Amino acid sequence: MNLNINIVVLLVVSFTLLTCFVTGTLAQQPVACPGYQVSNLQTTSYGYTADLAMITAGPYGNSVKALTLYVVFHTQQIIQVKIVDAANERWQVPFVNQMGALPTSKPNLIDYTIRFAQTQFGFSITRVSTGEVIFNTSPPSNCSTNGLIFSEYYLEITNQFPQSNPNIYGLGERAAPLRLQNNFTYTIWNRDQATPLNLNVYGSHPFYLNLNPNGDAHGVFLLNSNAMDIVMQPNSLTYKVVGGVFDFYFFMGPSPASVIQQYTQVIGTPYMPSYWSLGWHQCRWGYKSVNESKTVAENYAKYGIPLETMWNDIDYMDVYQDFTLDPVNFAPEDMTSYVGWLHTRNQHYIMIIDPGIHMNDSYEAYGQLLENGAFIQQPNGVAANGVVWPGSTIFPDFFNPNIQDFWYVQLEKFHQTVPFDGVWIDMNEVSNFCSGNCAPVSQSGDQVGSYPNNPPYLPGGLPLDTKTLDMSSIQFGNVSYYNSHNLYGYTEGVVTANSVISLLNQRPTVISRSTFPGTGKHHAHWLGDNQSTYASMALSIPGILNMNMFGIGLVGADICGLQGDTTAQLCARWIQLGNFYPFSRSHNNNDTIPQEPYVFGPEVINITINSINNKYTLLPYYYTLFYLAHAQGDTIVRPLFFEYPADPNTFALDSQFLVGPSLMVSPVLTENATSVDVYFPQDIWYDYFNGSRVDLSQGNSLTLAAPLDVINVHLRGGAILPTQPTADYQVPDGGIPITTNISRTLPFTLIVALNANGSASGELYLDDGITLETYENKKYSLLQFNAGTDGSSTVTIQLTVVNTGFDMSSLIVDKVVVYGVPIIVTTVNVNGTPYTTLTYSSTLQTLTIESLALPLTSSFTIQYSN
Ligand code: MIG
Repeated sequence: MNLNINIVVLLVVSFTLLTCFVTGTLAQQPVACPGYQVSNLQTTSYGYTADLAMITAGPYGNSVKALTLYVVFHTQQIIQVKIVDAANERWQVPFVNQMGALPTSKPNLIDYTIRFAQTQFGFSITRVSTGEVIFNTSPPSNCSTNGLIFSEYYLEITNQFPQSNPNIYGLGERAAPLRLQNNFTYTIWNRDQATPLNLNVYGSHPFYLNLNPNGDAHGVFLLNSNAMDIVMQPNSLTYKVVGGVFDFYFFMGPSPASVIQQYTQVIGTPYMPSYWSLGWHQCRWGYKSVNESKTVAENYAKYGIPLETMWNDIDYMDVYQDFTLDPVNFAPEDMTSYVGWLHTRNQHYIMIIDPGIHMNDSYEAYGQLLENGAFIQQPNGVAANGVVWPGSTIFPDFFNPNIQDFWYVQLEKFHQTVPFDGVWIDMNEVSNFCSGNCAPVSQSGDQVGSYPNNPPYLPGGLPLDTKTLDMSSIQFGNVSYYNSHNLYGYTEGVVTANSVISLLNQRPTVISRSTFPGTGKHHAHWLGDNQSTYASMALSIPGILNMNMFGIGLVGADICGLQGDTTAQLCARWIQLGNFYPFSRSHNNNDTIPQEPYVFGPEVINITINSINNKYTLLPYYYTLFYLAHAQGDTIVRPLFFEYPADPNTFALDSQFLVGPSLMVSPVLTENATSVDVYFPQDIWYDYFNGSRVDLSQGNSLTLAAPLDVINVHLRGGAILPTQPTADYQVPDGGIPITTNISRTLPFTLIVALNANGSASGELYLDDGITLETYENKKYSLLQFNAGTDGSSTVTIQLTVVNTGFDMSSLIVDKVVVYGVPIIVTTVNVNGTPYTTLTYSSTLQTLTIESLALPLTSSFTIQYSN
């Protein structure tokens, strides 16, 4: 009943706005700029439809004369605006959209209005609760930007900002500062290049988050896989896209975190990773034999450094052919016993797979792919080709339903010899050493300047087939590679993850270089080829933050740097920082000095052990964040402005970041520094390691000591962190160093960081760390922690068991450490009984209660009086 009434009111409001155009945001202009005229606006069960008729053509030929506009009210905070060719089907992105078919009704409540300008078509979206204009496409009177342009190979639309120089984030993938420049053209097109500043690299994410200085945020997602430039100017943002349709989703927020929650309703929330994939990974290109690989793992043990996973790069293959082994250096029986040996130590193994299949008649996978038929084709039906590591290759077509079978069979057969635990997928932009069909006999008939490699408008200024496949190539369903290029890595990742699921019946651990919106629902990502420099290390922070905004939770950069020689100092700093990435892997190029932590001697070894202990100690917190990401679209790592959106000092801050809502990491990012400048948003902050409160009486920017063995980490008042400290874990004689398999069984320490009201809260999610869909099937346990006063001087810390689907009977809370306790405490009550195994530090104002042995399975109460 209510629903109907609300809809009626809504339509009246919207229709009024439509018929008597509001001046200001949507002032009517004389018909001068290229654009369309709107007519036949219809209200539908889900929103509106309308017709758009061209009035002035755009500059690149073949303008579409008649368009259809769809407006879909999805949820209170999500509205979709889609513009398509009225008569002809055009390319639309498959797979990604999780919103399903058109809704049959409108949401009960909505926080947006959409208005249309009629004679010179434009639309604007306003967030009702704040009155802020989120998007406005009506061109200004001088036509300094165009109206809508919609032609065969060129689409253009401009958003006029209500305020100049807005704070814009996203538009990836690229190595760039967190806050984007207001005068720059951002190209979006998958390309294998070693992270040059600001340029388009491996993945494509046409999503931005806009943060108003007052702290309100909104998001805009263009669901389109074609090459595009996004031209940022102080007062506008112009999309210049070479194909597909305009399919926009607008997210009203208004908090930055809620924008990402809303975005992930459309593209899918991050998948729940295997617990072990959060451990420490060692990789390099240039482990030249199985023995060399095994020696690395042995050295780790020798120096007492935790190691979760060993990786091999393309070195293991026979002449770089996928699913094969170098018969001499990586002999099958040696590999079987090596990986088996890792498994006996609770360690894991991951190897690289490239998409290109070598055109070699004596190579089994090549014959099978030809037979299977699921390869990308040239228009004449011959396999599209390129040149990659093995030489001439053809490329699996991950759009083709038959590819799942081929890919699974290859992996399954390889797994019989090499029982890998995860797959690393590289070169999937697709990367090609030359451009187009360049395998020994070139079959490219394209002329320079012609579609499809050189459409009339060329985003990024380089032919689209540069270092990739010819754009005239065809994928299953007669899809032009011109349209599907940006989806290659994403679809390969989905097929690979599905194969690993079939093979292992476990959560897949698949790390992909190329990504697209929706990647994070299926697999993980690393940031690609960085450099062993401080600048590259610094850029890893906005890199991981952006990916989390793009719905990819499990992400990290190559620790110690890929290209060029690292140094002991850089590597130490990077290991400290990298153990706060969600995904922590050291990786190195083939032509550089070794950078396993132990090669740098005792000081770096100690720093490494401490850093990995930091990560493993915090894994219950990280894992709980992954649950929140999976369940509701939260980020694992996030910029400071996510938690302090009205603090302008956070808007461009990317030398620090937050893990979850409460843990702030402030690494050293410059050479030879022994201190670090840290910005503290207005709040109560404690040194995470010792619990001392940060004194902000002289201001919020402090210079803190940061000798080589120190990374500054702070905990925000109000948080209760569940941790499993690993530093004191004793490796049994002849035993192996700690892995996550052990760390997750250790006693818990709760760190209770009180806020100004003397309260704090936190939660803990637990499951077996590997079974599929534990969250969906309620095979998890969830605990809630609270601390606070009832107004008296008594502080109560409580555990409440919320869900018990996972067996916690062997787990205990052994220690509770309270930060911010101003008065000496001598006695506490545990479940009503006086308890005296405690230490109070008056210097640090911390209270440590030990040897508690409280089972996680039952609620408990700890009280102390100030
Ligand atoms: O052409 O497999 O980004 O991590 O070590 C280079 C060799 C191919 C690029 C990956 C990098 C990997 C390397 N690969």
